[in-house]
Amino acid sequence: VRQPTPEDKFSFGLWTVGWTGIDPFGSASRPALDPWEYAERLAELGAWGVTFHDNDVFPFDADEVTKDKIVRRFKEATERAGLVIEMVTTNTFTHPVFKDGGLTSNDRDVRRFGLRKLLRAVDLAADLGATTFVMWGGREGSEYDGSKDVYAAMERYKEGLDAVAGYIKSQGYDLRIGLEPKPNEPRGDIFLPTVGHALALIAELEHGDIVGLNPETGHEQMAGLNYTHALGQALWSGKLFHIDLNGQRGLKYDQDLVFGHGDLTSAFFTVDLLDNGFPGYPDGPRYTGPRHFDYKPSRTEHMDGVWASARACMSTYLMLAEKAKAFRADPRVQEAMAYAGVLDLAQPTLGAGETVEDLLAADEGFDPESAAERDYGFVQLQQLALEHLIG
Ligand code: 3MF
Ligand code: MG
Ligand code: MG
Ligand code: MG
Repeated sequence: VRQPTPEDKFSFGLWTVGWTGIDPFGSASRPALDPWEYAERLAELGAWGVTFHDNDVFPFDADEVTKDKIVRRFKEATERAGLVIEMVTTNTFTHPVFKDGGLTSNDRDVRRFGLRKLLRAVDLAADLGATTFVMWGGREGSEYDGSKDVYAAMERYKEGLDAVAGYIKSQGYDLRIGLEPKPNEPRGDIFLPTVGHALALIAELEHGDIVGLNPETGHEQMAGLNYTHALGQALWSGKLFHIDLNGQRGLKYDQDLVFGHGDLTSAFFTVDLLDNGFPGYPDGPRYTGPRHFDYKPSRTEHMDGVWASARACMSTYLMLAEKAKAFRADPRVQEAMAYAGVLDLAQPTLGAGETVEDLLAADEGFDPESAAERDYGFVQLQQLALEHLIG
């Protein structure tokens, strides 16, 4: 498989390769490097961009001078390496002050502190030239239903999101917000558990035009949902602003495996959608943003394994992209798609100018019994996908 290039727009969170292996049961299994070392190494591997939480770069309690010094040094390193800082996000989950959430904590003083931290990170994002500001509300949620007034939580979530989005607009920043849904972990239940829930909240916002989604593979799959469908609906809604690609095997804890190391068939169709778009709408919406990985190099690996796993994310994507292109170009696939009626779904159900009254009056002599005999050949189509995937 070829080397990744900046044109591939691969990017990584600093917290991915930077994860030292600390989990709820164990301490670090690898050393921590400085943020610029990760950035330099990612650029060498062929990445185009990096992303980070404020506190991946400077400590939670850093004063302005320290913060500025570290950020400048990091920025210079990315410039030297030719890396784009495409997304910046805020950590409102690690410090125990956020144990009941940032924007939806029951404690109003915590909410005001959380909002201030978010606004400062927005300034930082704009200053560094990022175009996406991700918001993963990992601590927004509850363990016990009696502990949270859900109506109030939705009101406060909306208030907080509108405050951040309104601030972006008033400052004239070229930034859009990407909400990142997740069903659970670290909270027992997290608000905005799925892409659909987030879309519904965005529809209620005053500044929802600059608020969209950053769906993560494993997060949808932890809810037993179809990631590719989630991406498809977000794209259809004009809300697919950013993505977190990784691997997950079933309804477990957030595994954050290398992209493709979870459900490989699903990853194939994810890449097919991202690279080739909707089969019935060749001129339809396309995702042109970063191919961003949010994974964790397993804690069994030392530094060589960290870089190997970052390379694996990119090369898996490139291999799947090649195979998805070949899949779409294969005449047998095109024939199977036609047989299956895949492209026919793009045809409106009502004719041009036809009303439902016209439909009700139309006598088409449709026979449900004979229509029910139709064979769709979906299995054969899927088997062709598998032949391309494995072959
Ligand atoms: C947790 C996540 C987060 C988000 C990040 C957004 C720590 O499961 O996926 O990573 O991706 O906060 O930028
Ligand atoms: Mg995650
Ligand atoms: Mg994950
Ligand atoms: Mg993520």
